[in-house]
Amino acid sequence: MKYYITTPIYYPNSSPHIGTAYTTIAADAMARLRRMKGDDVFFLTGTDENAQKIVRTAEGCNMDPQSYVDGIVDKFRELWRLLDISNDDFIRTTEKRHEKVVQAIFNRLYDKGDIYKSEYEGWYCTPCETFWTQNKLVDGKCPNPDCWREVELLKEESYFFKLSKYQDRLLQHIKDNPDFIQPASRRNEMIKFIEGGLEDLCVSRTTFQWGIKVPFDPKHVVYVWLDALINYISALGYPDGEKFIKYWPADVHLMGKDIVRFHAVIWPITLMALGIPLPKKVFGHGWFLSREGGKISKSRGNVQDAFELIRRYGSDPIRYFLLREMQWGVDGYYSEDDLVEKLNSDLANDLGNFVSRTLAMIVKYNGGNIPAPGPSTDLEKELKELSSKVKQTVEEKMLACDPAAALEAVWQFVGRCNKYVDETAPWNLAKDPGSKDRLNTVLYTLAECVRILGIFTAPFMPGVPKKIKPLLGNLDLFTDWEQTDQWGVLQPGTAVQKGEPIFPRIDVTALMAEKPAEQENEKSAHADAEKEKSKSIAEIKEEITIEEFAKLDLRVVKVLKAEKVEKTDKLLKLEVEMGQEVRTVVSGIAQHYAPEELVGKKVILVANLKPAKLRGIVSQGMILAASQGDQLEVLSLTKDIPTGAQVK
Ligand code: ME8
Repeated sequence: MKYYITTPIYYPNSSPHIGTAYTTIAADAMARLRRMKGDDVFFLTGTDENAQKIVRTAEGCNMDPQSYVDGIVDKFRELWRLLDISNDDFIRTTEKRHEKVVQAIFNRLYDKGDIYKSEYEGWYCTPCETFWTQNKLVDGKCPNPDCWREVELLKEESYFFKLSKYQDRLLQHIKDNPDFIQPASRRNEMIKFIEGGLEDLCVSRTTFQWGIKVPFDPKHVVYVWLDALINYISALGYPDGEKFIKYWPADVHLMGKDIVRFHAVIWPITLMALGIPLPKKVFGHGWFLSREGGKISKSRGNVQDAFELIRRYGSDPIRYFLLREMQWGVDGYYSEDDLVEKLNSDLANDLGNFVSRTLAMIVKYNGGNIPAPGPSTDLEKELKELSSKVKQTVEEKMLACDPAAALEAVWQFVGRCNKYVDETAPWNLAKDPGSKDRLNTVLYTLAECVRILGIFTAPFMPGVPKKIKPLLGNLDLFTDWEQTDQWGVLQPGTAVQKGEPIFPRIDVTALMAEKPAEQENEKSAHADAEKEKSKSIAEIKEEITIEEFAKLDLRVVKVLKAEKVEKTDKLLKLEVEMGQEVRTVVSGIAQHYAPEELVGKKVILVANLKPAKLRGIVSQGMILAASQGDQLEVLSLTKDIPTGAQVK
C-alpha cells in the first residue's frame, strides 16, 4: 500500500525549535511504522520561503532574503538529520520545480475564471501572513489569540480566488467524510467557520517583489499561503510526475492546530478547482506550551536551542519525550526538567534497565549464549498475548495520529517485561540445578522481549535498535513490524553482550556543572533580582496559624465575561464560573489587563470574602494577583483543573 504523509513547510525566518520539531518527529514515527509494515511511503517536509515576514527579517539583518533563508534552511536540514528524520524529500518554495507548478496552477485557475482581478482594501497581519477584514479585528489588532499583534492597512490591486463558489461543496465534503478533518473539535470549528460564509481570498500582492510572480502580470507575487500549500503536489511533480500519480492523494497532512484553517479551506478548494482528489486527512495536533504558560514559539522568545538539547540528551530521548507528552487533541507541556525526569524514569529505569538486566543474566547464567527454551507456562503465554495486543494498539493509535497513546501501549509491554523478571526470579532458578529447563525458558523469553522491544520502539526512537543490535548477536532483526508478535525468532546459541546501558541516567548535578556559564548568568541574574527585591519588598506580616489560614476559601474560577466599570479607570467587572455557580467580582486590575485578555482564563478567587459594594456593584469575592511597583499579574492556572476546585 502507498502512504503519503506531510508536515507543514516551516517559515525559515528563524531557527527551528522544539515545537516545529514535534510535528516532524510525529510524522517521522508514522512514516517509519508504515515502512516497517511494508508500505510504500513518501514523507515530505520543507520550508515556506516566499513570505513577507522573511523579507522583513532579512532586511532587519541587512541581508538579501535568499542568502538569509539559505542559512536558516541549512539549520532545518541539520536538525532533521540530528533527529533521525527519514523524510524522502525536502521542498523549498524558492526552488524552480515549485515555482513552475505554482505558476501553472495560477494560470489554470485564472483561465477557468476562478481567479479574477480586483482591488483589496483591508488589513494584513504579517506575522500570521493573513488577511483580515475590519470586523474581525480585536481592538484593532490581529484576532489570532496567539498573535494579537499590529495589523497593516493594505489598499492594492489584487487577484482574488473565488472561495465562495466552492463553499457548499466543501461543507458537504467535510460532512460526508468525518475523517477528513481531525480531531472532531477542529472539524466542528471548521464547519462553523465555513457556515459563517467564505469570502473570496486575495491571492496576490504588489507591495513587495519577493515571491513567485503571477505569470501574466509580473508586478504581482502569489500570496504566500496559496504558494505554500501547493508544495504538497509540486514536490510530487504535479501534474504528470510519476510520484504524483503514485502517491496523491496524501494520506495525512500533519500540522499544529494554528494552521488547520488554511488546510481545511484554501487547500481543498484549490484542489476542487483543479479537479484533483482531496487529501484523506488533515490532522491538527495541539501546541507545546511552556510551563510558564504560552505557546513555545519564536515570537514569544521562549524557545530553547534544539541543537544544544540534542547535544545534552541525544535525539531519542527528545523524540520520546515530545511524542509521549502531546496527548491527542490537546496541548502538551514542555520543560527541560520534565524531559530529564522522563528520560531517567521511562528510558533509563524501565526500558534501559530491562535490556541491561536481561543481557547480564544471559551472560551470567548461560555463558553469554541464548539458551534453547524449555516448556512454556501461562506467564509466557500472557506475554505473547500482550505483544499481539500492543502491536494492534500501536497500529490503531498511529493511524489516528496518536503517538502518545501508541507509546503508552509499548510501555505497558515494557512494564510487563520487568514484572516477568520479578515473577520468574532467574537468580533463584540459577541456584537450583533442577530448574535449568525453566531458567532456559525464562532467559530465552527475556531475549525475545528485548528483540521485540527493539522493533516496538524503532518507529519512535530509531536509535534504540541500533544500540540493541550489537548486544543481540549483531543481527538485523528490527525492521519487520510483523515480527513484534512472532515468537521464537532468535536462534538458540546466539552470542549476546552486556554492553553499556542503552540510556544512561542523567545525573542532574553533573549536568548543572556542565553548564557553568549559564549557571553563572543565572546566578548573577538571581543576585540582581534579590537585590531589587530587598530594596522594595514589603515586610512579612504577623504570623498566623494553619487554622487561621484554613479559614480562607480559595477556589479556581473561570472568567466568562469582563468589562470596564463605567467612569473608573481601575475597575473591571468580571463574571466568573465556580462549578455550577456564576459570581460577579469587581477587580482593580483595569490598568493591567484589557477585558478580553481575561476571558477564558482560570484564576483564583477568595470565595468566602464578605461581599462588598463597589460603584454600585456587589462584588462576591476577590481575584488574587501578584504585584510589585507598577507590575501586576493575575495568578492563573495552566492545567485544566475544573472550576470550583479548592486551592490549598
Ligand atoms: O505556519 N507546538 O509555518 P511555521 C507544536 N509556513 N507545534 C508547533 C509549535 C508548538 N509550540 N510551534 C510550531 C507555517 N509548531 C507555514 C506552514 S504549510 C503549507 C505552511 C509547528 O514555521 C506546528 O506544526 O509557523 C505548526 O502548525 C507549525 O509548526 C507552524 O510552522
